[in-house]
Amino acid sequence: MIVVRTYEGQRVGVLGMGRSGLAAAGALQAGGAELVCWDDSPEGRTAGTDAGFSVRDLTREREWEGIAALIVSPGIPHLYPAPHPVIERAMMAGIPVDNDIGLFFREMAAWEPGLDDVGDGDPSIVCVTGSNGKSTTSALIHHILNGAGRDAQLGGNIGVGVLDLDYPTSQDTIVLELSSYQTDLARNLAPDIAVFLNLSDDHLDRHAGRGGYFAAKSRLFEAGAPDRVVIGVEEPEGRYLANRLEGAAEKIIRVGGRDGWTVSMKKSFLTERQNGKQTGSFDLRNAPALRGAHNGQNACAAWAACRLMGLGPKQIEAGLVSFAGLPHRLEWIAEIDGVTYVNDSKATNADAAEKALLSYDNIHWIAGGRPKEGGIAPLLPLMDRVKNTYLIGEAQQSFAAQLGDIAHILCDTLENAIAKAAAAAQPGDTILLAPACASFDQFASFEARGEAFREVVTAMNV
Ligand code: UMA
Ligand code: ADP
Repeated sequence: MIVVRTYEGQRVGVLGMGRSGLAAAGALQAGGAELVCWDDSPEGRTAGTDAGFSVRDLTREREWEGIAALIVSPGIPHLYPAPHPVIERAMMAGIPVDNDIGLFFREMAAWEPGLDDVGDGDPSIVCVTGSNGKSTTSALIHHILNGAGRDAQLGGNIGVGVLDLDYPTSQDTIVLELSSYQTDLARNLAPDIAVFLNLSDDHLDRHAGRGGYFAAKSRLFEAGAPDRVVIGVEEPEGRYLANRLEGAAEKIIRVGGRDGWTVSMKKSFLTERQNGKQTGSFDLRNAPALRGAHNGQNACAAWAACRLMGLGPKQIEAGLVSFAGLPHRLEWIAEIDGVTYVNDSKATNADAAEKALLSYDNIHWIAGGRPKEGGIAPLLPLMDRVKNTYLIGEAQQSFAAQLGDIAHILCDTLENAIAKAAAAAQPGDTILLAPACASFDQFASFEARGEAFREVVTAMNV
């Protein structure tokens, strides 16, 4: 745990008792803060009480006496579509609102070596943001660093609350995956290296549209002022951001760019160039867990970040080859009677599902859940790769309407969809769960949905 000492002796509100809230409360309490914790759900309140925190109703005026700051969880809206009433109250009262990421950087600004820390300098902090590929890229950077003998820790949006990490030594590199919710609200941001992968529509309700979403991500670069940056320049936003950072950051590597220092994909080859001169090249067909053009982008970004940390091409190549991939991202589950089963439950929006569809042919596509704005309209041009679509969850009627005459079957549940797809699939086909939807209509999380897929398929395979 990273103990947060900067609120010692002060009263701090913590809103949300999920992964980030519990970690933040633990870190603050260990650092001597007096806590007032709250969660709107009874389960969250029980989690807080069970963890030994004082849970009190922050919607009531009397609990606010002397509160110095309010720490909120990323899933709780502070502005759009409407501010949570507790956050609204803090803002009305002029009480600073922050999150665990802000606390982390605040603490790192006061970082001191432990007694047995013999290194010089201070820990390096690498932050990765973007719409898709954050987890893969963060985990890949972490994996490459560890393989190269560096001490690295991985946390943030990837599932380990940042304050649950170990207090870093001077030799440590902390790799943080950051969502727009996290960068939007953090009062302190100070990455040494920051990576912007890409931008596509997601979470638009929380940011009042694409401009707000991009602005939230840009804070990592504008407020964070890293001196080394990696920017994916496939979209205008990336090109704009890289341009803004010209002269402000010491080193810029453009992923997918042509000028300056670049790392780009051509066919299966990743190539690094510095002012036109090739300085590294690697055939990604040697990296089995990095299948698909989208993973090419992730590999390029991880390569670039590691180069900015002083690693040589050979060290990075070794990490790309040995990377095992992450669960629920184009995860190979089984081959049964010549049919491949792939779990891409993490494809929670159309853009991510598009990448999954582009990675296979002869697909039996399982899609649906709680739909996002626009549904699957952008995916219709890819339907020649898909033999049939098996629709589940809340989205099934609206997706069926979008598919129109294109083959599809309403299946309601994931289990039913797998059974129907398995019955229809021929050897050489792929059954792909890439829902293009959130999971919350039928599952607790995208992880639970992916586990359910794995369980059903594994049971078929015995
Ligand atoms: N809650 C309220 N009131 C509300 C909404 C929620 O009290 O109005 C409470 C819930 O009852 C629950 C708690 O808040 O007890 C949940 O908080 P949370 O939704 O912020 O989730 P955490 O468990 O703290 O997990 C968060 C991230 N979740 C979100 O951003 C939604 C996790 O990212 C992250 O791994 C974790 O912190 C540790 O840093 C997950 C995610 O889905 C993977 N991220 C989104 C994405 O990737 O698209 C951004
Ligand atoms: P994030 O953490 O940003 O959600 P992940 O690495 O978990 O990203 O990947 C989520 C899904 O997005 C994957 O299942 C894959 O289908 C898709 N994806 C991964 N990398 C990219 C990328 N660079 N561009 C577009 N889509 C991607």
